Amino acid sequence: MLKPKATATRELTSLDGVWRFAVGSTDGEPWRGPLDGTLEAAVPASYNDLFADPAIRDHVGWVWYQRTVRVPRGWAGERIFVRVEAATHTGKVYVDDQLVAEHVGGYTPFDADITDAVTAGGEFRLTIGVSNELTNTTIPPGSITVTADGRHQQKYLHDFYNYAGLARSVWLYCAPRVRISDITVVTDVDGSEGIVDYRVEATGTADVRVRLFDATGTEVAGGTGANGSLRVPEVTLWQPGKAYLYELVAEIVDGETVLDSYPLAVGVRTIEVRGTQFLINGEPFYFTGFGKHEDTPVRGKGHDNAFLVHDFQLMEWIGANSFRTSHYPYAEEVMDFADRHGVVVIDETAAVGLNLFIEGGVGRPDKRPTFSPETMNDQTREAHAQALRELIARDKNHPSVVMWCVANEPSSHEEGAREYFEPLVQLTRELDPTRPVTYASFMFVTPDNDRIADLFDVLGINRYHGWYVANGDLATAEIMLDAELTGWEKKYDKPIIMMEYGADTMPGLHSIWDIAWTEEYQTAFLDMHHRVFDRHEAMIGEHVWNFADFRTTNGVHRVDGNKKGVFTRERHPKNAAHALRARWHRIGNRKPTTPDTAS
Ligand code: BDP
Repeated sequence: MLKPKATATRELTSLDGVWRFAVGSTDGEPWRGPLDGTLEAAVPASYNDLFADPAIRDHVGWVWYQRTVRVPRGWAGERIFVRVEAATHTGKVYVDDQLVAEHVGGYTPFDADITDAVTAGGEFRLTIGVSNELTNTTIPPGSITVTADGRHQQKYLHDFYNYAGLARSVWLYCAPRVRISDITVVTDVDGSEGIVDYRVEATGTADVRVRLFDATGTEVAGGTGANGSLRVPEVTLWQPGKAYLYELVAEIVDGETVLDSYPLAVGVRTIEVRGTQFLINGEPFYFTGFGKHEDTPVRGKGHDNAFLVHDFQLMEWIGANSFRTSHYPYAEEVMDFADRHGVVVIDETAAVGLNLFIEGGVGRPDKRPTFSPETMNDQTREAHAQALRELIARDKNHPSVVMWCVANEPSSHEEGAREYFEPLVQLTRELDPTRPVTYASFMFVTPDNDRIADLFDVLGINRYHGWYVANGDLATAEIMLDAELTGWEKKYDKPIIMMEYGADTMPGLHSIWDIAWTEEYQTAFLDMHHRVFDRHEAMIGEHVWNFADFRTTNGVHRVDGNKKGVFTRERHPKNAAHALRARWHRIGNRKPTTPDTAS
């Protein structure tokens, strides 16, 4: 799926700004006409924290965004679209009173083709409905309960707050009738030459031409036809920490006339899992960094370019070479930024909480099986398959993306887990045969009871030794962690990445003892983990949970949200940030060959 861009043949206008806003009725009554009331909401932003009204923050169901849009008069004869980058979790787009698009899945974009409903130079009323409801057939899953006094309440199986709304940009754009509808690029290296295999899809039959330019704008390769393989002499590779991007310009031509043109950034690099190593460009790569969240004050999950730049600056400062898009696909601006700055990404679907065994990250066993016709069923799996299709369609061309993460903490030891996951892993491989596939396993899954680990290329594990177990007892936690890693290593000849390890920490709380929640404890906890990781051959990386503190749903295990951030929600460093900074700058992209004891 191509991101809307202004090109020689396409135009684009942003619809971001302040929109009229209204909360829908809980009985699902469809909206018609201009919105009532005086509320307004910022786009992009989650709506929940914009207002000072609990009825809006806790609302379950539809909300409505509305604004007037004028179509540029020069767009006559073009196809005209509205692109919604994220409507969390279900979106409906109306032109005046006509429904023109509907989409389920809150973190991937969709288009509404509005050509037949508008006129160039004319105005229309654009309304976007967004529902935040999660059920057992959505990804992520959830359920809605009705309280004794008739209020609808949204329950879900992840700890981060269920922010909703138009959290990313909305665009109006035009493209020619005969146009490029998709481009797929796969790169390889042959000696000093780079190989760029491309496939250009078009609406209707078309003559395709492609040219590849280096970063100075010099044409280095070219070809004709919808498929082909370009060879780049003396290629400069896209490397972690040292990004280099070519530009592939794909065109539909009619003789000398260019009917459509679309430029795509291309990084030439290879990825391979060999034995227990993860190779980027043939070199063993060790992941350092974080599981993150899209989460900032007031905006909720709303994309913000200032936080985008700042977060990447902080990751560079601390020496992180990578991150995971826990627990959903992030804004496309984030992926583009990672491409441009050589930051490695593990790209995850929103399949978080396929687990009735735990709820919201803490042990509260649910008696029902996770996988059954009444719980996570065939429809859930189909929604999950669709989430994978949309993630890969959107992100397949990003050189920064080195691995797909199919799910976070599924109940992979329960009956039905294999039947659920096997087709999804197969689908992922069909959609993208080039990238390794992983999942993040949860703490009660062991090498003996897990039913799916062999399906994956890399074992991603989330563990909380020293936090949810052996809290305040790092000596016991160290023994448990060591045994755990040994167990996975012995059973599978696969690379292991610690996808989550972290301790809640209240900034300003100090102790000379191992007391949970203190800044010293977070540092000691991380040090202990690093000591253990460095002893294990199969370890290929460490992603601390979490980059920053983030908002959660209410619960006794959370004080003002999840405090496992190495930075606060405002992005101030906790003490552990300095220790991590020392270690990660010391080790760079390579696994320490002897235990890194300086920390
Ligand atoms: C893990 C989840 C993560 C939670 C974390 C925690 O993957 O989303 O935030 O636990 O409890 O289980 O902090």
